Amino acid sequence: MPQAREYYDALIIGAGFSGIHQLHHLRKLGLTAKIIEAGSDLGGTWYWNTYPGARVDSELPIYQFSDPELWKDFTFSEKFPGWQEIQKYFQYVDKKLGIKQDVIFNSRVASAAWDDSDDQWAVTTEDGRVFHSQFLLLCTGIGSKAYIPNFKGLETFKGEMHHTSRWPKEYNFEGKRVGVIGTGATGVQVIQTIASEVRHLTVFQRTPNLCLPMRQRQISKEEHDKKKEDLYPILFNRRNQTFAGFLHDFDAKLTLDATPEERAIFFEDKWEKGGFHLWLGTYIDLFTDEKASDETYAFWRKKTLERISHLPTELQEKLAPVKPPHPFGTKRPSLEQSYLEVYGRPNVTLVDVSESPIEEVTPNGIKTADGVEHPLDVLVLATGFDMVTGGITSIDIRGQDGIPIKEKWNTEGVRSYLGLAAATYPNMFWIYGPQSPSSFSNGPSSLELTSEWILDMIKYMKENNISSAVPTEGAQHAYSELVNQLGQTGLWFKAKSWYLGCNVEGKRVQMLQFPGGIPAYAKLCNDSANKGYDGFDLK
Ligand code: N01
Repeated sequence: MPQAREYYDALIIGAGFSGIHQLHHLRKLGLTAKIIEAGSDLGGTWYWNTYPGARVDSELPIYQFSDPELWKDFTFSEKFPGWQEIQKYFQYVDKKLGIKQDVIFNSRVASAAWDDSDDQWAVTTEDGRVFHSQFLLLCTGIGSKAYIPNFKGLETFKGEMHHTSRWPKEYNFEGKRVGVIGTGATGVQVIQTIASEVRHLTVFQRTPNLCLPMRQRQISKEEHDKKKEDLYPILFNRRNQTFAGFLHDFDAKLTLDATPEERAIFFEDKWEKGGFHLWLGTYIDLFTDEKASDETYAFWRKKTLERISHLPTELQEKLAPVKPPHPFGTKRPSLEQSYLEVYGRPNVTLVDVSESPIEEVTPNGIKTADGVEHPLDVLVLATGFDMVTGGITSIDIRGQDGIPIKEKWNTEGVRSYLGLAAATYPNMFWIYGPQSPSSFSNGPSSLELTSEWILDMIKYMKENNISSAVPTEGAQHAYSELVNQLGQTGLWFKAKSWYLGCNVEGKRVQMLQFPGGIPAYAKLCNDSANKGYDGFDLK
């Protein structure tokens, strides 16, 4: 007997912050919806990234849902919570909202195809289940597809090997020689956490991380409670008014308009505050004027050298070189707690692979171009992700013309309308993805903004009997050009960063996120909505 078609008004891919937000509010609109999730629990990035030391770089209270029903009864214990506590938060959210009952776990979506004849998506999972829906919501996050460089001999390594986003539940590094490739946000966290546990740690660094002090601290329930009633609503509102959805914002002054004394006081204040204050809370021209960036770098280097003045000069130069490796902040700085001190430990070696690249992975370790073989029992790949686009392009998504989105983006570059939809892919929206503020912003701030906008549009469609909506080629072209132009006005292209796709071999280099800040982005979205969703073909 033929099986009944499994149909929902909306299918959501991914059970992280964005997917949960969509599901909860779609149900409130009276729509049927399911999340399809590759993992076996909620959390998205926080389900997968359980490597030692994984914690968020956005401070409380803004790294959570803004719904008072959710924040009123949950208390995080640290200013920058770790993955264990964030996982608990997701369980709490589930208890409050009953999310899991509408999640299909352990199912990875392989493909999605649009059918113009019935205005529906057919979504197929890797294990062959087929679902149909009117709407398709891609909530795949910016870092869901791990990236492992094509190191010669990688498969020959005889020890344990882990990419940080596929961390084993059980591990024990005691007495082991561990190598970490990568000093991005992930590498910094792993390195500072495991250095004291392992027999020897070899860090393979290609670019120094211009990391900033986290200034972590415990926050008591009483402290939270005092702020919740009066302050939290104001703080959550403030998230939509700043460039990056944080509580701090750029200072309107230009770096060189400040006197050296003013600058010294200003920078010192940002440094003492910690977190991203010296990055996304500094003078407004950090990303547009190289001299401003040099001034910021000089301050960063002075403060960093104070911490590592006891190390050999050559090592100091590798961690905080005289010449900036890139304009300050054009690669994402990490927040660290004890990262720099690690290099003073007798069991830690830094190998500069910008000087001597990794030539091959051998059965016993890593051989660098200078002929040295570094013996290892464990290899940690903190080599990042096919950022921003990888979650979407790893699904075979075909729209009205049958062309996979991956193929289109490879040949034409990433193109979208408002960083949430693409021409020829009707009723498909993504959240916290390409050409939205995504990785230039605090996750929950920008994903709630986009998610709410999409929900409003779906509501509008339902109320007006519109069965499909697709961006016009013209609107997509104009928006994508704007993103590209804004990207060119900054210093971004002076760095080889994942913001531009430079980290993945063969990936097209372009500005992958909207670099104009959340308020400007929100205005573009609202302008379209206020004109009856201008830029979309509605039918
Ligand atoms: O990845 P990355 P990540 N040989 O791409 C190195 C978010 N996140 O996982 O800089 C040698 O930044 C590469 O070197 P280089 C956050 O948005 C957030 O660390 O390209 N080295 C780099 O050092 C973050 O930015 C949090 O020269 C090679 C590293 O691998 C994003 O995810 C925590 C190499 C990759 O760094 C990605 O961070 C973690 C090669 N062939 C992640 N190839 C928090 O909120 C690559 N590398 C705390």
